[in-house]
Amino acid sequence: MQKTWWKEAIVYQIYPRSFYDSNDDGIGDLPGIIEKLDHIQHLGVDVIWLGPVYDSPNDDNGYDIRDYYAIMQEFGTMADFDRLLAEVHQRGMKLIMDLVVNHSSDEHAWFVESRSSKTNDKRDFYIWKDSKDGHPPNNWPSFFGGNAWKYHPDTDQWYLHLFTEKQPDLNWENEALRNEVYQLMNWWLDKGIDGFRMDVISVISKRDFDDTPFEVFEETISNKYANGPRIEEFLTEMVEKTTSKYDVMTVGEGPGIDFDHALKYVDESKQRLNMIFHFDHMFMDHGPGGKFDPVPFDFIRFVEVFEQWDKLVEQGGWPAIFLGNHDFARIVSRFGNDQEYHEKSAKALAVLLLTLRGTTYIYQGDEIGMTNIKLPSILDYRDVETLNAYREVEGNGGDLRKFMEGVYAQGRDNARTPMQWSRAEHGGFSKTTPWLNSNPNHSRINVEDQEKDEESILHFYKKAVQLRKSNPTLVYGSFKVQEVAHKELFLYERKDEIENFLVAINFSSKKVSFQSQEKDYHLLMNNYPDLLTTDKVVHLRPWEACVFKEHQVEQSVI
Ligand code: ISL
Ligand code: CA
Repeated sequence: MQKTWWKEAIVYQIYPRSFYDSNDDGIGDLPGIIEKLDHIQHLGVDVIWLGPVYDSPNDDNGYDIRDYYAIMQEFGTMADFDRLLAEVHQRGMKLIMDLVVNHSSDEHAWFVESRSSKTNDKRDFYIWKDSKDGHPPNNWPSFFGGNAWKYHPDTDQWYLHLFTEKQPDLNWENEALRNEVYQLMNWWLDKGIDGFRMDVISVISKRDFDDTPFEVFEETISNKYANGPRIEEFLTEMVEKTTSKYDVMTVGEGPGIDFDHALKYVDESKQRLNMIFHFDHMFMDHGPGGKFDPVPFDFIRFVEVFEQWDKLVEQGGWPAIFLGNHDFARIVSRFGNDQEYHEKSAKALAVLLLTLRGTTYIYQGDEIGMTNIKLPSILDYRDVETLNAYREVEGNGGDLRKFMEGVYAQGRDNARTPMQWSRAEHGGFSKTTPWLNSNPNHSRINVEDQEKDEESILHFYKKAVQLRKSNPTLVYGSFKVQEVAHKELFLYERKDEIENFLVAINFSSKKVSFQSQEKDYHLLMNNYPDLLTTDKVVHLRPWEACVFKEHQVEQSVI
């Protein structure tokens, strides 16, 4: 296994709309990010992943790009971007951009041309098909509700949109389109950015457009949308013509990728992507009715997912470790306990994130334990996925109350409420009412208070970051779950020739004990003021998480 900077990196994800509003129009912006760079730098992270800031009509908050060479007006100017990049570099950090090239906005000049006539030379930049007996070309569902085809009366054909109607899919079969993509990537790389996070890169190569036999949407994603026949070829070509010429990092986003497909993307010897985000742990609680119909969290399965994906390393790949992002619930609300054990469980999740093998991704706000939100009415929600799904349930006469419970648990706006900087109104994010309400718990959970409190979640994150950075074994060392399927305890070893760490995380609000037959170990870090042991038994209190450094140990769970 080769050692490189991006394997050692700790990445901090910014959702620009919700980070910091510098001009009080209620929307986060680039100058706002610059103002808050100290916060990120003090956390100790190495790389910033900046969510999309390109010009966009914002049907899906910037994931619908109108112009890949321009900055969204609400966020600032290209000069602001250049200043941001310079300031990030000056602080010794790097910056990667979101690259959204499975689709563009329907307002992109390419699409405007493409739809103008069947013979336009950009027609094939998108995917157009004839009606099938007066119906859409096939029955593929969109990620965001309804059929994935939209009829265009003027040219009497349908275009494919796996996401919203305003996000037509680009046709990667078209070489001229591919070259346009490589050109824009190189344009940004030449500016000096340090890499890309590639949105839904797993679905760019389309399969035959036959009907899908799958009822469960996740099965459609993995069997029909993702891992298409030309995916390896496209990635190889893309990397060859763009990122391979720079010292940058790449991480793909891969809905529909299971472990068996992963190497197509991240086999180091093939020089495609450095890492890929899989969703095995993020989709595992989706119920028969999808994400808004969740089933209980299965801890044993959760552990198995991390165990399985760690095997990528032996096979020549490298994992991307994350527990949440702008598309999912807040991690402390989803995997922890955001009530009684808010602080303890947020810290326990920090231990998990920062002691697994792989590159760590921290999503903004998780470093202070931001939580889910229950907004008063559906009118307060902004996410297109949530709103479309609501209309669908309403249209079908479904149970809206039950649906809203699903939204409270799983909706994407949970993770998109403004960053909580202080106790001030709107959490100090803006002086105006923000585009999405601030979580009222900013009076308790905010950066300013946590900065002053040595025992805070924020300080704990800083310590966990430093622990990882000062112990390469936590980056590269082998990962071994102890041989017990325990319902509440995540117990694993990180080890190399030099050092041996034991991590114990109590994933519950109960007490859990385990036996440690060690001769010599010491506690490096935990989220309680002391350690409870009797004889060789360690007693973990609710959500207690400990990192031990040891020599010659053996443990067994009791
Ligand atoms: O959030 C999801 C739906 O529940 C995910 O399936 C998500 O749509 C998928 O992971 C793709 O996400 C990415 O592309 C989308 C965009 O809306 C997301 O914000 C982005 O992360 C379309 O560009
Ligand atoms: Ca603003």
